[in-house]
Amino acid sequence: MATTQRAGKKQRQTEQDGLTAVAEALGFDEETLRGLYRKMVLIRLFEDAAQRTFRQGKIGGYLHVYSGQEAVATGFLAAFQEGDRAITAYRDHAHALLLGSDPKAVMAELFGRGTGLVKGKGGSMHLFDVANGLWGGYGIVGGHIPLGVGMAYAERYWGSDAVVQLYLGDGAIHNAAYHEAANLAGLWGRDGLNPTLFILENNQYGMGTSVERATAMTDLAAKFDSYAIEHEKVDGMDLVAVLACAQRVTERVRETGKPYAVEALTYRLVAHGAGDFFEKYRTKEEVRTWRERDPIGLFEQKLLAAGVADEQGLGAIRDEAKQIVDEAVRFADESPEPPLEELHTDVYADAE
Ligand SMILES: Cc1ncc(C[n+]2csc(CCOP(=O)(O)OP(=O)(O)O)c2C)c(N)n1
Ligand SMILES: [Mg+2]
Repeated sequence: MATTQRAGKKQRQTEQDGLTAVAEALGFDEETLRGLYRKMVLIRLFEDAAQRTFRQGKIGGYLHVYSGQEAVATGFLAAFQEGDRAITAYRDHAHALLLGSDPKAVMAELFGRGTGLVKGKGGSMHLFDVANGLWGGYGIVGGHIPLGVGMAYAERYWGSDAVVQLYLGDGAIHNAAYHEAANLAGLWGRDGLNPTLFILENNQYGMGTSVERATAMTDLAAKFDSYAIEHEKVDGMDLVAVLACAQRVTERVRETGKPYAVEALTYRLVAHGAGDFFEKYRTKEEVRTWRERDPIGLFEQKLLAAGVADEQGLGAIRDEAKQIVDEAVRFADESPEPPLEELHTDVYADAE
């Protein structure tokens, strides 16, 4: 057997072992694993459709898609339990879809329609689905971090064992709001009163600014040391690695009531947002190299190597996801604008 063939076989065996061992440890059967693939594909196709319809002028305001980062939220939200909360910035479509928001309502929200997830009043950056545990969707970089830490405190204060998954970008960690909130998280966590799971999505850029150009201390996870918050790093392109990490650290946070941080190294395979036309801040070679580690492709290889799915089965899953997305676009397109009577509703909390 040629050396490369042998190496390829060995690599496949390792991948199979990794997937099988993690699935067994987490109690995931084959259907669950295929379901995770389905979720990542749905996100990718949803984001493709969002970008396409944005360019067609059907989506107003702004749009940031999650393509390339799917393994992070898919892996962490697999450890989410009823009563837990998730809060994130503006790259939030995936989080909503994973938590169970109806793709039709999410797409209609991007289109600004009255049938949208928040009645067309939030748009892409401000998705909310409290019933499913999504507490936003925020456009101000870092602005949601104190809110997430506060929610975690409230949960323990009220006596629940919920965990707050707080997603933040590599750009947000330089924001003052992060430092104030992380300080309190560490402090309250000493008394078991801050079950915040910080999930730092290091996609290596904040708009067009690379991590190296944003901070002299590029080990972002280590920035949690200042606040006595323990941390680790995970390969954010590898769903299996994220799943294993997420399960372990979520349980730890739930048990201890202490915050914990994971830096997931990832990459957005598309532009920062819909207005980022030329991506001049990074080279085509860099993007090409990361495309080779596309989280969906990597997971696909693992499923095939482990015999959990075959090409035909994966194709069927992709077709099914495409139908869901097509239907969501049709629904959004055909939905009415928010009615005029809604103009003044939901501006202030109801006085109850
Ligand atoms: C307080 C604040 N400053 C600046 C901006 C403009 N802005 C929008 S996105 C962004 C980059 C944030 O990068 P990161 O946190 O890494 O998130 P990513 O876009 O990579 O997901 C900036 C600076 C903003 N929205 N809010
Ligand atoms: Mg970033």
